[in-house]
Amino acid sequence: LLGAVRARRARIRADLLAGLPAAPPRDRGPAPVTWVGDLQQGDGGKGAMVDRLAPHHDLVVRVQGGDNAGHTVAFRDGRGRATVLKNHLVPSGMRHPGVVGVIGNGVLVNPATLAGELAGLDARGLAASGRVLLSDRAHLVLPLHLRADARQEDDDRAGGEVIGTTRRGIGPANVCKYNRTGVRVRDTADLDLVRHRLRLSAALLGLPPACADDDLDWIRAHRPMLLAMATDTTALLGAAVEAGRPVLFEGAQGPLIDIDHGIYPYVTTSPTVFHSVPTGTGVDGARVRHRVGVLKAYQTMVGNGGFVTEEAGELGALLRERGAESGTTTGRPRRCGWLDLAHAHWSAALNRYTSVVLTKLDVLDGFERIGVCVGYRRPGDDGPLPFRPEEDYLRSCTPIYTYLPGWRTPAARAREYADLPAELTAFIRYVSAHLEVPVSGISRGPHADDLIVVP
Ligand code: 2SA
Ligand code: MG
Repeated sequence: LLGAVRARRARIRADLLAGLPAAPPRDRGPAPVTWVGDLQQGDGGKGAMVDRLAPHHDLVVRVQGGDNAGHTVAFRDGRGRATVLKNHLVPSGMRHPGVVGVIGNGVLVNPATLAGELAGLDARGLAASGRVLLSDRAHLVLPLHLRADARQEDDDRAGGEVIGTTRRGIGPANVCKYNRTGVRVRDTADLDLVRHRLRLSAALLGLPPACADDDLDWIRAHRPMLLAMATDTTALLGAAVEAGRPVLFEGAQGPLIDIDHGIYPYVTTSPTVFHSVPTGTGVDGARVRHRVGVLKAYQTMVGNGGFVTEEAGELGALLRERGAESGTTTGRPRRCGWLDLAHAHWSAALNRYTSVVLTKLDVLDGFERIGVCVGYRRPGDDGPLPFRPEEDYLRSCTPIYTYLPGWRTPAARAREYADLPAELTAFIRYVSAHLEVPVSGISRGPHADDLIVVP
């Protein structure tokens, strides 16, 4: 089996890297190169969106983040059975047989998670492991990073700024990456080099030297898989885009928790805005014509940080229950509230989304009226004030709401746009006008085929 997997990967690489045949001519201009991002914190439904678009692309590429991300794909298998896939590292869309998955250089890779995820997909008969390539320059997340993450979260931090991380070691792995003591996929070929880096990393993180020895054994166990998958994905993706192949980039998390643009310090340690595509894959951002932003029809947040429309009471609990809002990776309950368009407007401008997909509209079925926050006010200033990604500012703001009429016919029943209740299409138009971005699709259920194209 391993031999077959290896042979398949080699074929894919040879095809993509060496004699790339020109893509078949297209009626409508150049092949689509698309990024699917998020307008909120994440958890808007990128997994379903990527799964829906994947069959139209040759390559689906994870760009940044690590196994802190949780992307859910729900579908019916060949026999009509409901199936749910939860991906943390492997790109969404691998259930489609023709798709090749790529994990880019910007992704932080825990090899144990990757091995488990690939085995899970293979066990479902999806034969994914032979179709996933891994950047040889991606940094590894190691047990010592998990330890450091947990310790920092548990310690009473001076100033009380507990982040509420996913405890997946992502922050400490980035600390080592930027300290230039990280271990990349390709570095595992040289165990002396790895030993040296691990010692420096353990010292940097204030961990006992024994951790470095344990992690060396751990890497030794995982390196056959890593080295078998290792690919110069920058060259591969550059060649694919040049040759006119359709490529889909899958973002993780959302702009709210971008290391540079999010609500510092309540952020993750990766870029999550559009520029994560060029840094995390090496592909020129100007090549990415389509930037699809996923926007959940209400607001959620997992972890700490300012959340102006948060509803701590009954309404929040109702949204959480109806939307099944708990962390895909950690199971933590998500904080919930009405849609914050002030925040979404900031995200849309920052990422220059070319279209927006409004998701989970079925969760709002049956509400008599639906709140949307159109700006903020604070003591002495009636606003409407804009979103600004600063914790102290957001804590001082209260939301200004507009209430739109709810709809009686459940969105879940609609098959196409024309079936949607008038109140719901009015809601879509309101959001689009406020964001100054066209809404190109909506979802009214958890399945990839619950997406409806907006004409
Ligand atoms: P970390 O672990 O260092 O990246 O945490 C730092 C902050 O980033 C937030 N974060 C996330 N926010 C939303 N979704 C994420 N993925 C999982 C999901 C989260 C989960 O899909 O639900 O299962 O809890 C994600 N990953 C990181 C995190 O909450 C911190 O605020
Ligand atoms: Mg998620």
